[in-house]
Amino acid sequence: MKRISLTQYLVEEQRQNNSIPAELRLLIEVVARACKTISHAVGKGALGEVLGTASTENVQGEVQKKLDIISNEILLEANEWGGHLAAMASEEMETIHKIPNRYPKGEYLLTFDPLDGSSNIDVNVSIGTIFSVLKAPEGMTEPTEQDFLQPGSRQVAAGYAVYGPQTMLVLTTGNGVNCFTLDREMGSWVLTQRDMQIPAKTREFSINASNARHWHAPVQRYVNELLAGETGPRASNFNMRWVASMVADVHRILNRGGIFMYPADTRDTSMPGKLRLMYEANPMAFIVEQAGGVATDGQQRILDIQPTKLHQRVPVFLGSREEVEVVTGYHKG
Ligand code: P6P
Repeated sequence: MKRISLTQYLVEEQRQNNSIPAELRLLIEVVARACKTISHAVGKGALGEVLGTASTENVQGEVQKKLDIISNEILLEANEWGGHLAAMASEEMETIHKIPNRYPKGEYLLTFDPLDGSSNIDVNVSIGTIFSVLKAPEGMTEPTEQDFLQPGSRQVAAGYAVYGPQTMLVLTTGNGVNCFTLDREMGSWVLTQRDMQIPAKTREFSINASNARHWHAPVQRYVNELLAGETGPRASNFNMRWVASMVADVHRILNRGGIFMYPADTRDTSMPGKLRLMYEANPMAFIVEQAGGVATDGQQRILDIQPTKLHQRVPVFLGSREEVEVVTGYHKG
């Protein structure tokens, strides 16, 4: 297959679908370039003095890894000067980050988890960067947190970079999902998978089973049926995978199907699950739906959720249509 670069893909997409205005194309290329820089920093590991924890906690109350902070800085600096953004929001920052007055402002809002799966950094397991692009509300002058609180259905682009055996960038602008592999010799993103499709059926599920005693009844019922295998009501054996990096688990599901679950549990009704809506669940739900999959919070489509807080958490069930529909059906009773 003739290999084309990310730039050529974006230009051709713009020509064919007129779905990628020049400013959005610039935004995507800037974020993609920042992910290359993050990949380089992550790849150095101990040789780059970047492993281990910083002496700080983020707004989530999680101890920050040095690479969390480095990755966040890389994305902020890369996106400040281009004139395509009005503001940014990150898992690593309590409030929104406005574009400094010395730079022009654009019409897009960018949210990101700069380095998802941090607990895997120090043990050399795949991690990633997740990003989501919204348009700033019409007539917005000074951006506020409220301007970010748009349902995921309003995203104009979303993607992730996965820093694994290969570094890959998965992207959607609403016309399907495409995957680019980083050519480290040339330093360019090369299109390697067009129009990714999640198989509707799967025999593979993804959940942190150590939380089983805390799950609500619908999840207990669903997972127990999978564990019962061919002797149970599903009459089939299932396999389980849990990387504890959402990016790695979702990338596997995009390639071979599966259902990913991070449910709410009975420990804390104020914290409905662990994953954040604005820069984890929404971008991944946009990608999964564009690849023919389904993404719900157990009750409703994730992309229909009206956000109320920048760092709000939601339960997540996403992946192969058939399985997500089964577990969502159990929630609806
Ligand atoms: P647990 C990583 O910290 C993350 O936010 C997701 O990438 C991942 O799916 C989940 O949390 C892992 O959570 O409770 O299994 O460590």
